[in-house]
Amino acid sequence: MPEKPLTATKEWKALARHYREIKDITLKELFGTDRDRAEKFTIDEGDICFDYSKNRITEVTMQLLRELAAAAGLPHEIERMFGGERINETEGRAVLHTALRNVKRTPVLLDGSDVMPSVFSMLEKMRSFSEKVRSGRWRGYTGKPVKNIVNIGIGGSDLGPCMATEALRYYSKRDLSFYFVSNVDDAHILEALQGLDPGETLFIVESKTFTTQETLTNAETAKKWLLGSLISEQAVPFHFVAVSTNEDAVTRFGIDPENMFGFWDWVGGRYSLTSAIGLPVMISIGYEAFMSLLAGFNDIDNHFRHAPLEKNIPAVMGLLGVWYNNFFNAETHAILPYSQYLCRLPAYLEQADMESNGKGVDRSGARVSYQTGPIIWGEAGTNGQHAFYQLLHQGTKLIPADFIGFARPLRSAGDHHRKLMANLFAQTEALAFGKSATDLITEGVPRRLIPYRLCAGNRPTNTIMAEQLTPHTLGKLIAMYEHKIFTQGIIWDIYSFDQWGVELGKELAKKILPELDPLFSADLKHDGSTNNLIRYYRSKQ
Ligand code: G6Q
Repeated sequence: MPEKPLTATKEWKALARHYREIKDITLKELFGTDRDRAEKFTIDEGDICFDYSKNRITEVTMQLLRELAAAAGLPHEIERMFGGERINETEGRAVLHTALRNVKRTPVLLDGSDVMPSVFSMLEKMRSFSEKVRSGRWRGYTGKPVKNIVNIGIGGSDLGPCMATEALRYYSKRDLSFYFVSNVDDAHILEALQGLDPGETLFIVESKTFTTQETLTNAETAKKWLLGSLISEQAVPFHFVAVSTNEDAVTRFGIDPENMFGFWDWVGGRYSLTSAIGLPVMISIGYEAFMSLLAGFNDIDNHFRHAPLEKNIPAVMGLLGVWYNNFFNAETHAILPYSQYLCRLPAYLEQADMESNGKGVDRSGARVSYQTGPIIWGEAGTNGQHAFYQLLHQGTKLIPADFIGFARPLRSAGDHHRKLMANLFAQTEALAFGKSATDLITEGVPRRLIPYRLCAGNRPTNTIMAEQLTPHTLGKLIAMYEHKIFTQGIIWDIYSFDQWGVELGKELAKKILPELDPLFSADLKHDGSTNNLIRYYRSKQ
């Protein structure tokens, strides 16, 4: 843990000075004066090509940022995480999601005992179950094979499997349909179940705690729906399995503990995709492809642990984020995958990043005096171009962005992919270099329109390319972001693995729930606004 507040360190002050020196230098100038810039600021890791040359940095910037990381003890903190130390201090837990994809099974010790045998025995259990479902050997209560898989979970127990199932749809078993129900809004579950045959439907209830209001409410509704048609309680174990750490609650719900897939308290919800929470993904793409997803994660885990900082993609991503967040005062960061399969990636990373680094207190419990986690948002390209890119190009805010693209498409219907990628490359070029008044005049644009048509450029982007979207590449991509988030959490000296901020709303919702009953007669003791809103709601029942 650092001895001085971050902003008082010599490394921070050096960056602040450096920022003043280079803040007005443009990307046009930086590229103009260095022919090797693109090569210098590109890192290749297997099939991933990470080009960060279109950032407002020089070699000095990167050197100073690395010094900041070193002063924050990043390499040491990485070892503490991989080594099973209880770095999730406020919950008293280790953070070992990297063990879940440790495909070579090298021992990972937690309190002196190796966690890998239990990781692999759970993978075997998932394998056996997913093969039964995929082959049609798993039968529902009336003897029909499964056609529909409805995942019920929320947050970390929804976003990961939902994002990855969509991302890897190309590799999926096409005669199975997947639905992800998370919201407690009746509409979510009712619309998902609309038209499904209960006899062909399997529910996977995913909840680490098995106490989450939304998930249990949806699971109870699913059970009622099933029993409404299959009548007997005995049908439940044929149509419900659970992924959880809470066997008692799973059993009370009526699920056979044999059909419960467990994981451990050292797996945080938003880092749980590679645990049994990934069960729907394994059912969709099969065991071998799931293992290849894990191997992709593992490649980046090893890269993050062993590559020197200057060649370390997640560390560089994290440092660039700090550069914009803390020195350029950028408030947000856009995730722009040029792949329809990755349409849920921005939502997934919103949680991964903002729940991890949206903290305002440092590891010693003091209020931070600097900005921490950025607002993460985004959309799949090219849709965003016809929507919010206007602001990226000409708005008053600086929005660093990650563009993600693939050299070859998985499916081809002509020249779509070439057009898609032409747009990606064009956007990063336009953002970086803009269009000057001179260019516009040469094109014959009337003078009065010049201010409106000018694009100043100098807007930073990273471009992440891979050959094709495969399970392996997806694993690498997600692990890059996980470790980027870790890097930033260490530099900002915050605890990235708890999420206490989400508790207050849950507590208040519990209190308000009975008050929404039109027959509730006791005095309301909230503020005037909340009291009025509750009364309005009741008056309309
Ligand atoms: C993730 C969070 C949170 C969690 C959900 C669901 O890191 O802890 O998003 O995953 O609240 O919790 P359960 O899995 O316990 O239902």
